[in-house]
Amino acid sequence: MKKRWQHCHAATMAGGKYSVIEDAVILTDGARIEWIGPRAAAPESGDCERVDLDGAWVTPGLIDCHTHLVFGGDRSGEFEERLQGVSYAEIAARGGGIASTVRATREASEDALFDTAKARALGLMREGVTALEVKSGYGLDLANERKMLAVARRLGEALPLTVRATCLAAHALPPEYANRADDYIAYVCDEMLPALVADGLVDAVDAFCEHIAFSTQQVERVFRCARDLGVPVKLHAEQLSSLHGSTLAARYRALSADHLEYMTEDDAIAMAQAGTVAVLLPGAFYMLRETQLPPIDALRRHHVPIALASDLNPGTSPALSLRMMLNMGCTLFRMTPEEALAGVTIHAAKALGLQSTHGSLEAGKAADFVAWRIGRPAELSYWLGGALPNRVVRGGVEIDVARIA
Ligand code: DI6
Ligand code: FE
Repeated sequence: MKKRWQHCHAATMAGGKYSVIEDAVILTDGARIEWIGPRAAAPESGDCERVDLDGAWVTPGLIDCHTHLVFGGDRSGEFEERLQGVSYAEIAARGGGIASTVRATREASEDALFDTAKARALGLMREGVTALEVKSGYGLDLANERKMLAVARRLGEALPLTVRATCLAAHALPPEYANRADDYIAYVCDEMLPALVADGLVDAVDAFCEHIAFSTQQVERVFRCARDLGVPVKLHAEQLSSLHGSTLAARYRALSADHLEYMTEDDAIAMAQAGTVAVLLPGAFYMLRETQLPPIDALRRHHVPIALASDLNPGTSPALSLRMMLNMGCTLFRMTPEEALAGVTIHAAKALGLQSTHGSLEAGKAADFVAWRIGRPAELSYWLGGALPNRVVRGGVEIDVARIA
């Protein structure tokens, strides 16, 4: 079924850049874009459905390339304690923090996890998100990591949404492996990853490289295992300290290295050479009251593609809005609105290995786009969250998120 979407302007992000077509026409054939350009140059489209977009600005569907949106429980009680001055480390020491979410996630049924994750995904979709990543990492044993990843797969089947599943088994040390981190990493590499990859549940492998999590040596072991299994890697790196995990990630041609507040210029050079995307997560920066800014200028200077994501998780970034992250990327990290938009479209697609099919409005790519009732694209970064009126098109079909229950 061919459609001609007209009476709109487009911010295409073609070629990784912010480029604008005024008075644009988009021709779609089924789930793909067949042609996009200025109306004056549009080919005769003959017998097709015509859709009037009423002067809207069209952007690629937004992509949230780093979320932990499948989890049990919440940590609002710990949030209150932290506001009273109890430190994150104290909470973790008495079994709170990530460990408390691991307990709640292990206790939850797959259906219960699916229901809460679906509600969060729908919230993002209402804002124009058409693709997102879901990480495991609150199961930390084979059965529970499988349960989380199965929920991610089910979200992609049940919703008009592209979902990439990332195995983050090396997120934290489960209690049954206390003081035995190397043994846990051996379990991850020898049993969990091979089984989960064989089940078809893993699109990428991630790890948390930090003093409070896993060392670069342990992460490298996980990366080698992923390479042997033919799965690309990503890394939580340089969030709280500088271990040069991002350089290690670049050596393994990682899709992305994420957080990066404490990265160095040499890390940026390594990432640029490897084509590894820098995923910045202003929600976690804000919630932790971090003051060390990620080195935006070094990333720009070395042409490292910069993505922005919600990091939606119950501890450090209970961020239910990707659009809010556009504002935070600009206000907290001094990104431009154009950079922020690239960060949730074309660069986010690259961070998920989807750049040849998603992330920009170009002939041959998926017909995933959002028509926004705004005067200028910068408004996407300007309004602090909130529901901007929009029409969301996925795979060439307009979807009504409010009616997906
Ligand atoms: N970095 C983070 O910010 C989250 N995980 C990670 O590796 C925190 C997850 C949590 O606190 O539940
Ligand atoms: Fe994260």
